[in-house]
Amino acid sequence: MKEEEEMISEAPPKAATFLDYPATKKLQELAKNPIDLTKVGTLTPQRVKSFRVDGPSLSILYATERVNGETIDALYQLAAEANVYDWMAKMQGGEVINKINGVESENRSVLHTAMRDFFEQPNSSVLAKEATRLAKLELDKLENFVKATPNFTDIVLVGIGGSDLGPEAIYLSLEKYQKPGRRAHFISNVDPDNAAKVFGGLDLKKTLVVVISKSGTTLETVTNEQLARSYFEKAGLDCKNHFLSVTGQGSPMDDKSRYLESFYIWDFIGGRYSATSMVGGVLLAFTLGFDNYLELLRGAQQMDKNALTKDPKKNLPLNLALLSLWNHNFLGCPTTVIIPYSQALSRFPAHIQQLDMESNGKHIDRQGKRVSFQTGPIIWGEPGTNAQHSFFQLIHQGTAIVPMEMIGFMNSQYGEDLNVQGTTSQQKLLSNLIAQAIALATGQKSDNPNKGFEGNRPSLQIIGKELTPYTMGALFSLYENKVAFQGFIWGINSFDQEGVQLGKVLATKVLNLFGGAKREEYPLGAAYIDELN
Ligand code: G6Q
Repeated sequence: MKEEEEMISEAPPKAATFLDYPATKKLQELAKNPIDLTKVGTLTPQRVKSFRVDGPSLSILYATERVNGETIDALYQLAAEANVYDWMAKMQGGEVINKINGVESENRSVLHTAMRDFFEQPNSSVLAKEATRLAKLELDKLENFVKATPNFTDIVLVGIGGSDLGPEAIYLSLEKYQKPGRRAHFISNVDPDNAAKVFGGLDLKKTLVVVISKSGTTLETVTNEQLARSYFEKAGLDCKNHFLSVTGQGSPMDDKSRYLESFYIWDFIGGRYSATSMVGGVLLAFTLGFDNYLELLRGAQQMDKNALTKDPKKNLPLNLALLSLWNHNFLGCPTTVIIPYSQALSRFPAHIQQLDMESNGKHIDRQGKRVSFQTGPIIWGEPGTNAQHSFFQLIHQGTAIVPMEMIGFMNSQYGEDLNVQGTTSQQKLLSNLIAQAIALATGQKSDNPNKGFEGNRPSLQIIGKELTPYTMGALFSLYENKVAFQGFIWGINSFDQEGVQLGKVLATKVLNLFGGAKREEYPLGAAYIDELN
């Protein structure tokens, strides 16, 4: 992949920064008087029908956002002025976009989409094709491995951050598709109790451990691998017959003598974008079956293709990006809450929290300059309806406006449901999603101020027929591409994570004190240790 170093992309924005785009100025004007959803006759059946975008296996309904036709036109104009279509093509085409001009930075392509570009004519770029060729080699290796290991029942994933959150979110969302007798477990935190609990309940003879670390050096993962190995050694088992690795070529974990099988990822896949690569692939193919893993990739690939669509009315990730940006930059809402009306998506908000906040939590633009506008919002969330009985009070009647992204499906996964008092549980779930969206938007007047709902609390609904491997792939890609589009519009680099480095360096210094280093080497750390003792 040497050529990628030479393909430095030129910054395409026509204006210097986000604040300079004419569309930004227009949107600032429109934001002074956004549509009033509480006004009788605003949120009509016709509005519900026409304020929607349809894409592969998912649709977005946005009648309950504070937008009208003029806002949408201006948002589409913003997308065009920020050249997002070119940026998306450059990203999927393998150009070097992970880069800050004028300062030392990463200097890489961003090619997670190439990990799932197997099913149709791969896109034309040589680099993207090469990435897909490499990914296909790993995919074939994985298919053979899964066929050759019928005797194992359990797999333990050891990894953290991007090497854990995405795979776990997908696995939990698709447990319905689990092969009989196959289960997955996760050890991420460097908390010995996490490992003790997982290994305490397993038949180690039938257990695989997949250690995932792109760098091969992450403290938590290296420690947990040693801990995991000690359980097998104590049981008199040879770790070489049970341990797998997913890592970068040449990393300390790229050592065939220690693993039953090793799989590769590459620099051009960011950790938080890696779930569809071997990072998620090994565990998902083992537990759900290889075909279901392929279905996940198919869904993601179709949404990637949709993200390349230059017709904004048909581009689902772009619409999600723009609606969220409207709430954040123009209506001034600092957070976004993600509420899946699906228990299977219980870890999806945590994955999106990392994906979005690690990608767009940046204060420097692509030219290395401090930005003077808000970049990524704070992302949080929990499944509905549970969340309704918890923090929805603040969302309905608090002083902060919290835009909501709801996710729901027409059918349940298992198809096992009961009619209680005339309706099924799935109908109850969906009724709540719909009712909340309307209640947040329209509010309720009351003579008693304590019972009044001001309304105009924006939300959108991401709706699919059923949560399948294909739909889950599409949902993952929808958000990955949403985050990328927002980064393109703000002119920031969404694909590095310098912000996590300082804490890591200081943690090592404190750890050295625990390990016997002199207190003079880090007096502030030593003072804290004294206080803890
Ligand atoms: C993700 C981040 C981060 C990373 C973990 C694990 O984009 O870079 O969450 O995934 O720190 O890193 P390793 O895979 O190198 O162990």
